[in-house]
Amino acid sequence: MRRIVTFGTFDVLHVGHVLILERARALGDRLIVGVSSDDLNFRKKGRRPIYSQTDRLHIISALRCVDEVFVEESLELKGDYLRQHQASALVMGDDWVGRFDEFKSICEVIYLPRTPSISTTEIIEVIRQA
Ligand code: C2G
Repeated sequence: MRRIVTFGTFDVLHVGHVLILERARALGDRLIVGVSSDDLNFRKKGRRPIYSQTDRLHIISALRCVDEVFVEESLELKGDYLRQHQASALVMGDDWVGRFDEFKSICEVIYLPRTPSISTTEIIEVIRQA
C-alpha cells in the first residue's frame, strides 16, 4: 500500500487544488491530506482564510480522490504527521521546491508543477474589484 501525504490550506477551492490532489492520488493507493488550521494559516499568511477550517476539511474530504483528511496545526510537526500516517511519499506543488527536502529521511519527497494562472489570492482580488 503506497500512502501519499500532502498539505495545504485549500481556501476557496479551485481547479489548481483539485488537479494537484488528483495527480498526488495517482502516485499511490491512498491520499491523505493535511489541511492547515485557521491559526496556522494566520501565522503563515497574516490573514484568516475565507472558508473556516471545518468547511475546508469538509470540502476536501468530499473529493473522490481524497481518502483521509486531518488538521495540520503546525509546520514544525510535518515530520511527525508523515510518520503517524506512514507516508510513502510527501507530494507538494513546486512553489515549495526544496523546502521539504529534510523529510527525505522519512519518505520520498515529490514536487509537482503548479497549475499556471490560478490562485486563491487572484480570485479574492478579482472579486474585490468586481
Ligand atoms: N497549487 C497548485 N496550483 C495552483 C495553486 C496551488 O498546484 N495554481 C497547489 C500548491 O502548490 C499546494 C496545494 O495546491 O501544493 C495547496 O495550495 P495552498 O492551499 O496555497 O497551500 P499552502 O497554503 O501553500 O499550504 O505545510 C504546507 C502548507 O500547508 C501548504
